[in-house]
Amino acid sequence: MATKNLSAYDLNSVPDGKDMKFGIVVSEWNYEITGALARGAVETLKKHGVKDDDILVNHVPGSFELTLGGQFFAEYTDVDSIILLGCVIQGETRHFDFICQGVAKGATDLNIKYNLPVIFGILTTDNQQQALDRAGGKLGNKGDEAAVTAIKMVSLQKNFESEIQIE
Ligand code: DLZ
Repeated sequence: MATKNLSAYDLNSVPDGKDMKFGIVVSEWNYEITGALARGAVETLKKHGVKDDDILVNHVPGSFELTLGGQFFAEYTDVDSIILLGCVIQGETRHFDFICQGVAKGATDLNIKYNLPVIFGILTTDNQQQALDRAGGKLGNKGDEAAVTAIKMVSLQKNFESEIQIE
């Protein structure tokens, strides 16, 4: 099966991010990976016009805490979108399954609870190499993909909101 390069996208398909504000939550577990995801996300947001001051970054201990970190952004800031960045690598126990299920459900719930794009930028891999390949390696950077997704979703939401105001 061919795997998509996570950093490959049509530049023209991405709206201008100059009036958008983003919160990024980064997990400290596997920081070699998640730090690279964060650098990719920040660079991609800036590439599409988002101002430095409109990119807020906070860290949480592990991927399981990403949901609450995201909720803090939703409750206490005026960001347009929240990007959750983490990396869960399969180990010998079932911890992997519980963390992945927890954060996937948590991220989904935040989207609905706050009517806000909360982006799932979390690698869930069998091993470290698969993660490195997707954190700036041969398969691109999931942080780039998450940033592009966030900009597109904010733009979509703003379009809906402006249409509602016209009627
Ligand atoms: C405990 C744990 C384990 C075993 N593996 C990972 C991992 O691969 N990636 C990750 O982001 N976090 C891991 N954690 C930490 C949990 O996410 C969480 O921080 C702890 O269970 C405390 O709630």
